[in-house]
Amino acid sequence: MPAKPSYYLTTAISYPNGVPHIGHAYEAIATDAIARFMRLDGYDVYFLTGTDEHGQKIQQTATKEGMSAQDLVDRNAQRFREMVERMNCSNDDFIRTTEDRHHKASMAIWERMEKAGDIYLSKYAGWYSVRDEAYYAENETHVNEHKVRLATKSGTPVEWVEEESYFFKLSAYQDKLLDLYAQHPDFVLPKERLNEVASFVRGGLQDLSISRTTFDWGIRVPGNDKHIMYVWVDALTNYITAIGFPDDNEMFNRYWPANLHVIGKDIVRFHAVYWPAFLMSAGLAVPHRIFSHGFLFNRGEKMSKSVGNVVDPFAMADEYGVDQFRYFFLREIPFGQDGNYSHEAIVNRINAELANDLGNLAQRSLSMIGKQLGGVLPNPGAFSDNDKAILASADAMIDGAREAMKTQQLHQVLTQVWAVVADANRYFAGEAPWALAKTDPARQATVLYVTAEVIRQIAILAQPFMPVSSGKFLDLLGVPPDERDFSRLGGAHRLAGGTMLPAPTPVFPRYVEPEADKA
Ligand code: ME8
Repeated sequence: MPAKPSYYLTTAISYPNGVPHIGHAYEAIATDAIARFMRLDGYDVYFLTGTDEHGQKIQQTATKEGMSAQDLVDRNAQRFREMVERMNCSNDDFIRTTEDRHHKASMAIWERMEKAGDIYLSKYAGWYSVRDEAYYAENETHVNEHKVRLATKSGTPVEWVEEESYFFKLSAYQDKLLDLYAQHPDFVLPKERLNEVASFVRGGLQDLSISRTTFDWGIRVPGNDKHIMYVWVDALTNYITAIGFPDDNEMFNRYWPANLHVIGKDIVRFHAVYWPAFLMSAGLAVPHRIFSHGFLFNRGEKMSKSVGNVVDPFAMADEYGVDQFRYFFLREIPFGQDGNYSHEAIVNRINAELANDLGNLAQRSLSMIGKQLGGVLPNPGAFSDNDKAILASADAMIDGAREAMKTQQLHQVLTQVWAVVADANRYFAGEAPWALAKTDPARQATVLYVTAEVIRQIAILAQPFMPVSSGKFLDLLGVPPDERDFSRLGGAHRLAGGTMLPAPTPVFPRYVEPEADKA
């Protein structure tokens, strides 16, 4: 058998200066859905996530909390690890940038860039935002009404930094980066994000300060203990540390270059400008794609501690269920755009699309098989035009899903699958199999078989989004665990009639408001 093609994808690594919020959970579940999709579609997937533990922001938070930076990141990294587990993410590794393997990889990439002649010692004088861990040119800042200078794009305060610093010759990469964008117009998606980055690069690149001397929470610069690496040099390197750089060539060659870095729109510049430039300098291939997702807003408002609307993803998973939570965010928000959420919107989708449209359809058809056909999946008779039409819609889902996934359009996969859920409900209502028990049992058997077969394909395709619930549907249909991958979709692997099915139990309960419950 030919080896499976590899597919390496990552989330951003989160700053553990606080606990995970809903934006972190959103990025994790979206990336997980892509990882699961590609695995089910026959790829050798490696999925990485983790925490970005160095830098001034972490050190300042630790000082404020009266603890060491190490204790702070140990405590919070644990919470991030628990969050990805709670969200049922299938990551293969969880990297922490304070690990030895990562120090080693960061020094190795530094040495390569130095050998390439791209690093020199000089002096930095300019603006720095600790919250963004980013340098800004003067024209990217403004002074607000309280006479505080802010980074215009992010609105975070900047401070004046003046110190000896190593520089990376980013200016030498302007043309190479523009060539990269021109030759690979899908290098950054959505396209608007690539356009922004390209226009930033066309505007001219300054060399980048890549070391600091005024604090010490970071990775030491090889050969000069006074300096620690700028946190973004070390952070971006995590993507190659985790696949064995610089020692494990076999693993590195198997997975590098990454197929996909999933990140938020605030950190596109680091991934689409600095990261490819560092890699080119180090003589390493650049990733295939950076996908920038949008930001989440709670009822249209930005999350902020002072507004008091920072939502805890653990509490949300408890409230709605993990699969329901994953479904809502991946269906509601066109992937790549900003999105809004509210309790009402979540409950609507859970009750209408999960409990009603899919859950009830499965429960009604499987109960009929249970009660009227002794729990045995019937063999179908000849298919009518209606049967053929709904089966054809189900068989076509995988092609549409693959097409949408070429550009990570997760919401389109779900939209297409739920269009078939709606068709299946119309089919079921139109054929009225409950009325056929007495009049035409053979026809009833065929309708129930067709419905079960359509649900089988829906459940297989829903697995990346709702792994546990989809698995339950497949259990109820008697589909063995090794027959649930995407090679089983389409018309060639229909359900086998004659199988004894387990007694059906509801998979998606309706969400009931706690008050209404008590009344
Ligand atoms: O940026 N909605 O870490 P981070 C959606 N350590 N996504 C959001 C969000 C929101 N409201 N807020 C943040 C860092 N994110 C760096 C990354 S990668 C080598 C280093 C996203 O903890 C954000 O865009 O601030 C980023 O992709 C991720 O969460 C981690 O953010």
